[in-house]
Amino acid sequence: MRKVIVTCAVTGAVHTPSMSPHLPKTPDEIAAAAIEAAAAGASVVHLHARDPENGKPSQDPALFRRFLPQIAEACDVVINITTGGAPTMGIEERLQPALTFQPEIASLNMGTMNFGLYEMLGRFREFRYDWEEPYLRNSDANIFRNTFRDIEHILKSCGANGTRFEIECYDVAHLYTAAHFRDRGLLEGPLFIQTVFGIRGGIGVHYEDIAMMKRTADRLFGDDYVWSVLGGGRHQMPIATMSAAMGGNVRVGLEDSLWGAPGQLATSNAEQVRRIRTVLEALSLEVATPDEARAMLKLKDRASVKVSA
Ligand code: KMH
Ligand code: ZN
Repeated sequence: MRKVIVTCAVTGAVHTPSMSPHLPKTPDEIAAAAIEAAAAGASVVHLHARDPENGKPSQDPALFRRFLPQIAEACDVVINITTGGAPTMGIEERLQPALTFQPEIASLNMGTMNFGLYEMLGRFREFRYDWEEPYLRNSDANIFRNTFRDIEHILKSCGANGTRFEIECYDVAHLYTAAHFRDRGLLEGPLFIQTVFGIRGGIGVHYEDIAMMKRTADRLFGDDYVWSVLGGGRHQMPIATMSAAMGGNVRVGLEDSLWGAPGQLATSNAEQVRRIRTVLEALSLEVATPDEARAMLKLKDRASVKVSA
């Protein structure tokens, strides 16, 4: 049976705390969410931090230091640290946790883009913390900066620590940018290509969008890539299901969608992992263990991650 890598992105920077009481905010909540997701079958956890006082996205390594050792001690899940942080942050700030802890995987966003979060203001109107409403509203004027120089800097600095990359591609052009860095010798196969569907500013969620991203990646990377998908919001499960059936790997988690069912908040990250696991098993697919994911992605040993740095 084919093994499928399940990544769980447990908190992220897309949603704000008032949208769901289940969104992890504190280091303990993030650790518990990651550990539960791993117990439910996640092969990889994709990690961001938040200020425990108000849930605001933060790249302060001191916050990561409060949950990474707990996760590493509890389970052998693959550790993936964001370099995207939040679209409001500068590149050096975004890079600090991955440079400090030298994870097996760091995320790497393959292009500068608009990253519109403001439409969520139509669905969520009451906010507990001052920063939430302007964070969403001002996303219509914000630029999520990932220049060629930024990407090169992340590749060289994290790459020197043996970290490999979750290459986040929000549109077809980003696949070409990944191929460009592969051609320059800065990215080595197998590339872990995370195609992202349904972010405002990126490609949509139509099945032809998914087919086109896969077709283009197949042409550019041949056998030398591992394809994964994530769908934003309510499209999360349908898109994961579609791409699993097409040979892909999947990402779930509250970073990407708060939902468990229509109109119903997911009560945990593990709930989404269990749901996609049910789908995978119904398709006669098997969830990859963390070690199987390490082998598929040619990752370094977990022991070399500096979780207490
Ligand atoms: N929030 C996702 C759409 C990152 O952390 O580098 C993209 C993401 C970015 O995961
Ligand atoms: Zn992320």
